[in-house]
Amino acid sequence: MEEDKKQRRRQGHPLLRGGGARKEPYTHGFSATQMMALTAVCGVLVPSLPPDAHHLAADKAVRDFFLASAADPPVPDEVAQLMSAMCLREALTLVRTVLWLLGTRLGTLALCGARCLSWSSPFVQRFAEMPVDRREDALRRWSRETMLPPLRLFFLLVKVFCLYVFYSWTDENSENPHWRAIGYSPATDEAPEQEEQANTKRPLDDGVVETIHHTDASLPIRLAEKGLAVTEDAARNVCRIECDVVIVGSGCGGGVAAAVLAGAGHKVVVIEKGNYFTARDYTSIEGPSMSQLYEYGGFVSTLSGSGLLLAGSTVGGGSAVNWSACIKTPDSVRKEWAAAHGLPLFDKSEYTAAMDVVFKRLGVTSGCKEEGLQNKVLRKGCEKLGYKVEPVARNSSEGHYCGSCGYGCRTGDKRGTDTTWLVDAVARGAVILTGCKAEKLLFTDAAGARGKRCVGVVATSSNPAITRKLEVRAKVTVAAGGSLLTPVLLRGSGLKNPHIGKNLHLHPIAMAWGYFPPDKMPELRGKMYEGGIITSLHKVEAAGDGLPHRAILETPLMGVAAAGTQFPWVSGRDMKERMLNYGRTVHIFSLVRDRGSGTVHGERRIAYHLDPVDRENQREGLRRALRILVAAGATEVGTHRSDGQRLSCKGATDEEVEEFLDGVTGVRGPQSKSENWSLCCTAHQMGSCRMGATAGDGAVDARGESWEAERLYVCDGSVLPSAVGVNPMITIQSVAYCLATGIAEQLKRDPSSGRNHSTD
Ligand SMILES: Cc1cc2nc3c(=O)[nH]c(=O)nc-3n(C[C@H](O)[C@H](O)[C@H](O)COP(=O)(O)OP(=O)(O)OC[C@H]3O[C@@H](n4cnc5c(N)ncnc54)[C@H](O)[C@@H]3O)c2cc1C
Ligand SMILES: *[C@@H]1O[C@H](CO)[C@@H](O)[C@H](O)[C@H]1NC(C)=O
Ligand SMILES: *[C@@H]1O[C@H](CO)[C@@H](O)[C@H](O)[C@H]1NC(C)=O
Ligand SMILES: CC(=O)N[C@H]1CO[C@H](CO)[C@@H](O)[C@@H]1O
Repeated sequence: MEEDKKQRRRQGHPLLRGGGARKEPYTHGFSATQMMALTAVCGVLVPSLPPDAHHLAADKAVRDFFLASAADPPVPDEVAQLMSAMCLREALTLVRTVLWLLGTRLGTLALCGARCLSWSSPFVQRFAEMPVDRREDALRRWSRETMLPPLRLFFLLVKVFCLYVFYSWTDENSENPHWRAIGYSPATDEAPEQEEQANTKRPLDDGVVETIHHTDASLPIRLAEKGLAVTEDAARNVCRIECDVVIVGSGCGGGVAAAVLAGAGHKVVVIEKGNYFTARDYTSIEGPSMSQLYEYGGFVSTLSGSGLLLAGSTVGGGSAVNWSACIKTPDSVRKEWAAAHGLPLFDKSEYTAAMDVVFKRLGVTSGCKEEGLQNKVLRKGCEKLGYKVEPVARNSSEGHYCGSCGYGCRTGDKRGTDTTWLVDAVARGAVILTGCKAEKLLFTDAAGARGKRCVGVVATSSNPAITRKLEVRAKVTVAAGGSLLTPVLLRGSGLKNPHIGKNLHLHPIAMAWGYFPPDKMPELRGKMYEGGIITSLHKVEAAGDGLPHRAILETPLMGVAAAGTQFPWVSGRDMKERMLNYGRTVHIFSLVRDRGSGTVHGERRIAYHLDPVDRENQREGLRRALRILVAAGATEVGTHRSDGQRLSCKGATDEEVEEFLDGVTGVRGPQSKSENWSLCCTAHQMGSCRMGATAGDGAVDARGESWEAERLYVCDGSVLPSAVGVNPMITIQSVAYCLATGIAEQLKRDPSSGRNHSTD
């Protein structure tokens, strides 16, 4: 049985399997002194502990878990390696500088004060020489540090990466040594048809060209086979491809645009920088799945370090990893966008019809046979308190009980654009170039009002065997790289409209948790990470009638490593205890429709500050989430605030609960002046190239066309005028559907030259 399980786990795409021991030498460039200090920090974050009396009785796995330390190899080197790959330059400099200081006596004295003094010569210890309890004390101080914000940021960075590696690292059998103790077993034997699937064609095989498998010589041949006109310019080292429409990005927006435009008879090329994976490739293993399927492996943060931004980066984009909540654009939001933003589209029946088409194509179902633990808790708590709970429609089947969709759905049941819209596009001759990143848009001068015309895009493959630049020439270019990257492409190509990159909305969230001991409540069976991710939601109503809700409450997918990075760290022992409870710790998050916004300054250069009104709404949602957890029977509840804010509910009086709730705050980032802080995680990015009725109001017009260059369209979440307030995928796809339909009509009216501006 055990053998059998391992066999299965080894399946899936090699890139999505666990690593095992590293074969190549580390290239992180940390010095021996820095590594010594880093190891000493890791050994405090996850220390080796003698098991407590009540854990002594527990099984061996738990005892081993308590004894294990993050100072043990290969964790520190893996941490350094991951940091050097993922951290922003200035963050890495900070980490290396602090580690360097901790490697010296003077530096340790400056950063740890009296804690590093000892009675024996040489009286001042280096960080690595200090006893564990004093090191722990120093770390706790840094985490609360308000005078020297960089120290807090250092603490945050090392904590996040150390815990991530400790809980996500896997051996050659794709097993992590601590998962047994925690009781975490990612679904591995759920895809029975894997063997059969291995020999069958993948849904996009007819149209996908995976540049990772090609060379300069083979790529043009393959492209020509797909019906594209390809010419090579050896002198400029360019491979030139001709088509009708080129689309950058294969996510929610790009996928829909590809289907609509290919369906209208145009030759479409989609450029996607991620790779192509299908159900049979997915492994549910958190570490490699994050690194392959997410933008920067899930480590995109805001410049201040206060927000962690999740975005998909694979064929299907966010839709391949999304949590399957399908929610239509609320009527109030549609009215607001039509009236206040002067965008009549949102009020039209055409938009309503588009949402229906999207629902139909995704096969959205609202029924759910059995909810997972987290949604059961949300429902139970709401019912007890007399709050309304709404079922959330999903595009998967009613019996779909799989909590790992966020790492790619292994059952193939969930429908992202990679199994829906892109399949339609490929059936109509579209070509999808993967592992290929669009770098710059190509323009020529034009006679129309905009003075400029977009004629295609230059892209490069991530495969070093392909040295040629790919010049994709098209009648129409569609940017659909998502809200974090579309503005970077536009700005990097010389466009100047001031709205490009502005108005970035994030739906910032705050987390509440409640612990439910196993075997206590038979109606609340299961583990937190099992079952449909979002099947119920609760809207936190405003005090007055007719006012929009203040926040919505939903439940997240949180892998064991993500939990390690998100849980507050107040001591090594406390963290281990929290992790042991992971499987029965239910999370509910409060999400706000943010009226505040941020700015995309460049790739991974994102600024965002939570608006005070948004923070107040977030706090209201957080308090409501905690009430729901208490009502559902949690024995302990808390938030993710850095001080480890928590309340034991056993025997707590109503007054005690109220007092606790009074102390709950909205999210303040690690750079705030407050001693207590939290991280803000978001998976919804919108608005960074918003539509506007005039060039003074937005980066693109009401049909998605750039104000500066004709035949350049934006078709993704970045065109939304503001935040939607609910999960945005359906809105993004519906908008993309309408915009792409408009582009197809333009092309039909004037096939040779796109639109005729004199008749505008
Ligand atoms: C973990 C997670 C869970 C989510 N759950 C839900 C949910 O349950 N319900 C819901 O409604 N929404 C959900 N969302 C949000 C939703 O998935 C996104 O809002 C949506 O995918 C955004 O669509 P988009 O078209 O703007 O961009 P994306 O879908 O992000 O697509 C952009 C694509 O473009 C590619 N790209 C970018 N730049 C370039 C370039 N220069 N060259 C080539 N390719 C490029 C990227 O790799 C990416 O694949 C979730 C998001 C995440 C990350
Ligand atoms: C997100 O996933 C759901 C089901 O898991 C799917 O129905 C939906 O189509 C996906 N979203 C998009 C935009 O593809
Ligand atoms: C910060 O946390 C500490 C410890 O829980 C608490 O006593 C204090 O009141 C908190 N401060 C603020 C501003 O919330
Ligand atoms: C209503 C609907 O079309 N539901 C579909 C959801 O998806 C499953 C499979 O993924 C289909 O079997 C259902 O018909």
